[in-house]
Amino acid sequence: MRILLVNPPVYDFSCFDFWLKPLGILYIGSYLKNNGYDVELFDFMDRYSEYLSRRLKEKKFGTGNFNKVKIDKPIGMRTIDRPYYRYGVSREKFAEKIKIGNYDCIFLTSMMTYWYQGVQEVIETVRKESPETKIILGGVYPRLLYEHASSLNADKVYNGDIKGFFEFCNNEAGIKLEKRFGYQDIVPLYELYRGNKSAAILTQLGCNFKCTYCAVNKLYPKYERFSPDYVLKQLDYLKGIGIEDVAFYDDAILFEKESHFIPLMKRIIEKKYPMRFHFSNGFHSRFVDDEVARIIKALNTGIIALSVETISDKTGGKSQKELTDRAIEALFNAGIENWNIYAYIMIGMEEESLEDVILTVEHLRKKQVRILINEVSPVPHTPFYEKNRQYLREPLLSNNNVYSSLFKYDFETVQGIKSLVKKINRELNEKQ
Ligand code: B12
Ligand code: SF4
Repeated sequence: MRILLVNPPVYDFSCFDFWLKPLGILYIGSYLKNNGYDVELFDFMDRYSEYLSRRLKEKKFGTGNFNKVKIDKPIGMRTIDRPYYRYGVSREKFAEKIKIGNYDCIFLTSMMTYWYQGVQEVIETVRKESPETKIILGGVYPRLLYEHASSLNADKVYNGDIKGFFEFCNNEAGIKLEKRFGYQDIVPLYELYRGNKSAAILTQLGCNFKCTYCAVNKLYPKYERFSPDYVLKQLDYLKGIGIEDVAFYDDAILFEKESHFIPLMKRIIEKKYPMRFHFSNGFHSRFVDDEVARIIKALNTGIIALSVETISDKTGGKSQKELTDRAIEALFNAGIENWNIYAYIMIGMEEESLEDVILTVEHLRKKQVRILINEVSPVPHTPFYEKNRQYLREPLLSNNNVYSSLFKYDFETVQGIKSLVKKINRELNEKQ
């Protein structure tokens, strides 16, 4: 049986390669390969893809811009005065591959629910060029919007993760699997790429917090850690295939750090890996103390993202401002350069006022770290989504570039904040 794993193109206002890797489908590929199947990968979002007509420029730490083409904005978004793009390898290159490939089955992954246009495009292309090929759709999008995903004409839609994959394949999808695996039995199959130098990995699943705008508790109801041995097995494998940059995709890597992050990272440091490590998914500021900072410094770390969200006291409890200041100070004291620290701030949260946002931005400007704006995205299965359901009849409208501009503030206000942040980050660049 010939199987093609596919990571679809992205349709969005913006998309930057901050080590965006389709980790889910690489696990699925490994599962299938270890069951004796031949698997290939077509990743529309691979910046080193042989199907791109030009070489894309490399930015710091293996990040960079994707290939993009400007397209019409979907209805409902026309008032957002920004161009809309299709990112990734062209549809034509994929059509050629499918026509000659004679694949029995496509395993199609997906990420953001509001990126479903890319999924739709892949399904349409396969139906047209290779009508006999079976399409199985999985990933975050069907896990959060199963009914919508089921309307896109795939043959089978899967809304689980690795844990129910054995039953799904044998009982529903008609793919015979002999061996059952858990996350820690296999490594994501990065060897399917050619020329790729970066990877993303996990050291745990889920999160013990319950933020009202986040669906992680729905996706991973149980917080679970991987063993240090398994994490090192992944890193040994990545080193062996020449990976240079590794990003951690964990939701809560610092949770109970004394029994997870600290001992795990100490073992990674001992192994003296040649790779650079990036914490792009946002550390909880409250857990960043001197010990964590020293470990990050010893680890050959590139980017450290810090979830600041806001310095406002409205969240209750201990002041976010104090926690943020303590975290930044600890990182500085450990000798980490300020331009490698990215402080994530949120725009669009329920209780937040414009004043809170400006205060947070100005505070971080004084601290001399880079600021990254996280516009809130109403994610299905969250209380925040339920409250805003009336605006979200079309999944595209939950795009993070939309909510705060259309439903919380207005486009000009949000653009104003973005311009201010751009200016601050530029000032920091000039000092670098
Ligand atoms: C890493 C990550 C990112 C990365 C990028 C990831 C990528 N490749 O694109 C970064 C940090 C850049 C990012 C950014 C954002 N993210 Co994010 N991110 C995640 C995170 C933490 C992990 C995703 C992941 O790789 N998981 C691990 C893999 C193994 O799981 P998986 O992909 O689900 O795969 C499993 C199954 O789905 C299944 N499977 C997968 N594919 C297939 C295919 C088939 C055929 C089958 C059968 C099965 C199958 O098996 C796999 C193995 O178990 C998730 C939360 C989470 N824990 O899932 C949020 C999440 C996806 N992000 C989310 C959000 C909101 C955002 C932001 C909008 C945040 C913001 N406000 O700025 C931005 C937007 C980025 C943009 N527009 O460019 C939301 C989803 C939003 C939505 N509407 O869909 C999530 C769910 C978190 C949340 N807040 O609830 N994110
Ligand atoms: S936003 Fe972060 S801390 Fe909050 S529930 Fe989601 S993963 Fe956990």
